[in-house]
Amino acid sequence: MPDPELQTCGLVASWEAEPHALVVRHAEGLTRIDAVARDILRVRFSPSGALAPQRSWDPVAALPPAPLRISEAGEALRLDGGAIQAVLDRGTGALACFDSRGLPFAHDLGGPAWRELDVRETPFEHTPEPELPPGRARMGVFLDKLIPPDEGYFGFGQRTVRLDRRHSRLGNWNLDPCAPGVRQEHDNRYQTHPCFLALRPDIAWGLYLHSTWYSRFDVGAGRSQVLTLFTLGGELDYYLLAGPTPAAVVEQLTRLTGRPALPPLWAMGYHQSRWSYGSDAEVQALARAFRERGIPLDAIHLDIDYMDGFRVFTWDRERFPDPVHTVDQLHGQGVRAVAIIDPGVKKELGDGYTPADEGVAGGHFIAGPDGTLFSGWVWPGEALFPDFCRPETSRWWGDQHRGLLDAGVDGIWCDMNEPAIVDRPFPVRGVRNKSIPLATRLGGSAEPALEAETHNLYGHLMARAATEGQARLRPNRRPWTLTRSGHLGTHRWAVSWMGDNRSSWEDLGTSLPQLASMGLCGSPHVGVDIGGFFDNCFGELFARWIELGTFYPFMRCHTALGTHPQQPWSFGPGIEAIARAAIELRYRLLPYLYTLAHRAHRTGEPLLRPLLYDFPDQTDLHQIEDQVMIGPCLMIAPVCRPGVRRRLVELPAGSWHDFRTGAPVGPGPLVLPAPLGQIPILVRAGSILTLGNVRRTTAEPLTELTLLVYPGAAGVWTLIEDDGETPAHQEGAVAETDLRIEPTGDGVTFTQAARSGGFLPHPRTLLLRVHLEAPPAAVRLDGQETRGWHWDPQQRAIELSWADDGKAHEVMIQEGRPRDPPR
Ligand code: MIG
Repeated sequence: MPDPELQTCGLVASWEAEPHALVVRHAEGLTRIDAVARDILRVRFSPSGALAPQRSWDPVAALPPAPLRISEAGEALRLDGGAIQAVLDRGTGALACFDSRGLPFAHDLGGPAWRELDVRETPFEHTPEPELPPGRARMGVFLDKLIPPDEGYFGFGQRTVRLDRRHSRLGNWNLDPCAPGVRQEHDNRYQTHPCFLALRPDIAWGLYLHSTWYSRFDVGAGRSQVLTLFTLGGELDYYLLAGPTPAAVVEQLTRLTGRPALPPLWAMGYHQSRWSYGSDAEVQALARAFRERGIPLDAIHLDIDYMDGFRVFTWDRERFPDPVHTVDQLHGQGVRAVAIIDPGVKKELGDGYTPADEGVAGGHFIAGPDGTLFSGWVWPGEALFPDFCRPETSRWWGDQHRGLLDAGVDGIWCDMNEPAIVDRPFPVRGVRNKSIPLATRLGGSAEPALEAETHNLYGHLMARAATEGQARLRPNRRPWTLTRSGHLGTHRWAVSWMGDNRSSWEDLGTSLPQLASMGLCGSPHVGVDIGGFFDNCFGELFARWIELGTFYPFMRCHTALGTHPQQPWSFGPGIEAIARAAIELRYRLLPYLYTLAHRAHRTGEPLLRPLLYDFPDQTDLHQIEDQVMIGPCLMIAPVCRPGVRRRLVELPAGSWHDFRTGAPVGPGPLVLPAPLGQIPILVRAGSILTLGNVRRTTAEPLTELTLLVYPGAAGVWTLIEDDGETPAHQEGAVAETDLRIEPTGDGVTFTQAARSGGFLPHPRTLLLRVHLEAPPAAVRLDGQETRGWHWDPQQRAIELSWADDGKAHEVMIQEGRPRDPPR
């Protein structure tokens, strides 16, 4: 339905070319298009003609601009950025893009349009907000783009259900969907990633709606062929990413927003949490139980009950009489400690609670226009909230972590940072969510801004402050921050989990598209609470969840106050055995997963991703969301329903092996057995999987490195390693080993290049396992025939081992004749 109140930009009145930009004046308003890179355009439109200044908290990093060639072509202006072309219609102001092969994408159906919005048209009608703040804050800008019939829309960050979000509306406003009285509008949750990846046969492209104000995508929900971009804030500002593959789009997005941080190695191990392991005795008993049962563990999380009356940056000295001792004891077992911190600081003034007194004295807390402190209720009672838009406040907040770090705490868990606030103490009847009024001024006098503009950055900036604090206070260690709220770009500082889920089959299933979507937005280090947060988990669900959890980039078990325990052994010996095997497999996979973390750090490549990422040409796989890739080599097909003991598995083109048996499988689709504890795990032919020995913690050395080779196709893999602990990787203390397999006429050749780079791994044995149809006729190691190999008839693989000396080696295998028909 055309909106009669909408104003449109009208004819192009004049234009001007700059070396890297085109500036267009319309009958009303101004468009500016910048070539921020050869393959990225930034498009801005302002009805008033004035463009908003760059913010210091802008998630986009400055890039050296690319030249933009502009020419007139009849009724249009032609723009050429190198790997992206565009045509601007001088009659309507509509823009159309083309990739380097001339394939069209992101075609506007008209020029941008705008009008003032009433609060009743926004999600804020459900808050006590009487009206939108005057000025830019209530000015909504709209743009319609064409949805081609065969295009799917992916990404959009943290959502529930469905990978492809075509035919839906998606809001961008951070909130705690579980808070009392909150109405989740258009599937927005704790985090906002106002970006997507569009994919149709032959082309992938991306779009980042560069707005921190309330914004919304209508992806063919209102009109099936129309994609509407909408934002408040009085300016349309978006980046177009030219692809042409999903991997290229994610690379382009993370080139803009920064590459994901490299976590320390321990953080990729298994984490155990609950609300709360609430005393020193309980925490030590937990760590001991893991060790006694021989279950690997790298971190225990301390939820809010370690604090004194929920005052952030304090300890309850009755339950934790000696925090240094608590953490020391854990470290002695190779277990790290992670402590939760909420943004709400108890409003306890003049009583010796330094964070509150100092915060008030330093002007660090959010205040109304008359200087009255904004307050709301959270765990500690009435609380004050830091204004992270002020750089001095972020620094001050970061410094508050000193006590925790001095106690030896290894990581910081930022919770409730949407922020989640209520209007009266939790137990009081009628408790409702309370938000910071949209007209509240933040950023101090240096860079004043409204809550309406910066709300979506609250968690992002809190996580950043925690990370930068750790880096400042403990520069020789890699910081590690886990955050609930966030924004596109938070991946530069923090890992995130998806907030409060339920112990339900539905939430187990949802975790796959949810985490895969995060990965497409450049946020690769993600996980959900294994076993589910609310409600009581039970054996079968726990088994299914932890066997999938092996593959979550961030693997943590967590559950709510008062629920059934969710330790690996809480559901009896049968489930414990499954959980142990799942966690052990995680530890075996660490060299592979950690290499993936390095790859993510370099290019944004997600660890967990939908099939469309690796197989964009296979359109029949685009919608598959119950099967995912873990890096380019592994594909998993979990079971997310009760009682089901087999799985229909789609097999992308190429040959595949069963990870457990080593046997070739396919062609697909096929139905594979999936008994409890054994979801299908498939390996792509041509893979070289690097597996470590099972360790009880990553504090133990890697002493055996298995190279699992799946011939059937040529393949290369670079194993990437470092000390796992310090920032020395930034200065080149990284070891890389190039591995290669090449099918030959009568067998296969494996080569390992000499290790390069400035990190020296712990001494270890290399164990090469090559899957073959039959025992080999001959094997040569570095040119010499050797008999020092072993044939594993069960797995149909040869095994050969040597001490890893970091030098180049070559193994040539001449295959024998199959003695029995291949399986
Ligand atoms: O109001 O700290 O999502 O993981 O255990 C609940 C207690 C506050 C919410 C987090 C959850 C955490 C819980 N927190």
